[in-house]
Amino acid sequence: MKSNTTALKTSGFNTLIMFGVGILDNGDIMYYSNTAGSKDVKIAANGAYVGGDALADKVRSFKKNDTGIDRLEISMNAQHVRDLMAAPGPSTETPLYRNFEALKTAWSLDAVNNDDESIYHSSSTVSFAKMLGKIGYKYTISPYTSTNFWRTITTQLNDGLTEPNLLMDRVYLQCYDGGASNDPASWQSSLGMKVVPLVWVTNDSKPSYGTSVAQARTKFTGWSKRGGLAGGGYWNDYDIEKMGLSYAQYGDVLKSVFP
Ligand SMILES: *[C@@H]1O[C@H](CO)[C@@H](O)[C@H](O)[C@H]1NC(C)=O
Ligand SMILES: *[C@@H]1O[C@H](CO)[C@@H](O)[C@H](O)[C@H]1NC(C)=O
Ligand SMILES: CC(=O)N[C@H]1CO[C@H](CO)[C@@H](O)[C@@H]1O
Repeated sequence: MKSNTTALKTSGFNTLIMFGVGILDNGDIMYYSNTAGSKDVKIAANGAYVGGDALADKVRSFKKNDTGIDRLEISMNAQHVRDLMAAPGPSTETPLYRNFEALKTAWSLDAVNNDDESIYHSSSTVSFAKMLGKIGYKYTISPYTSTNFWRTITTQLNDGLTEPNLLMDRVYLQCYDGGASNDPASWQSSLGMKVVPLVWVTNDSKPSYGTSVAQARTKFTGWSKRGGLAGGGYWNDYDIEKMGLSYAQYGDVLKSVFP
């Protein structure tokens, strides 16, 4: 929430994924700070949005005025999903259901992204995703490993559905850090759908995984030629600002490779 919202809205990106949301054991929803100078905020409790008007206005502003972003997602891990799906379950009366419903309205959200990197429990993941689908969310994943788990999720969530009605309608494939050796074409054949590879922008935390604007163009172009892609994207905007990089230049790469 310290990012330059104007730059995010006007640099050619059509989707913004907000990291990192999490749920508590009682179904309350948190928006965790990942940046010095900002704080963790509780954003939904007892079936109501509680994150405050200022934050809601800021988040909703991303999709206003036709500046380009037409899809807003929140990204979360899988903490407490398994327990909450076991009890009280995914019904419409539960605090968890009502909290996600209130948050969707308050923030004008389109999708929930599952960035599970440790729990990988299939049946609760499927129940939770279907619950979110009932509320009106699309569901997306951002795997870096465990292809078999993600294949199961993809198959079960999209069984019998076709575009544009897929529940799990996007795969953001991490192609950096633990996923640095991922090959989009091979994931596409495993999952049976096109993926959106993500690369990590130039970064002083793990510089060897950093991708300059020119390198991003080369990577996206090469992957596109081999198997076609559903698009491309970047982790993460914080580093663009910290490293003094250009949102517009990174955005231009996507606009030219995926016109
Ligand atoms: C935010 O981004 C806009 C558009 O790129 C730029 O004009 C503005 O100077 C930036 N603001 C800050 C505080 O860096
Ligand atoms: C977006 O539109 C609203 C309502 O018309 C206006 O108040 C606001 O200034 C606009 N914002 C930008 C960034 O153009
Ligand atoms: C400067 C810096 O460390 N930026 C981020 C790079 O990405 C990692 C994890 O992916 C973050 O933890 C850092 O904050």
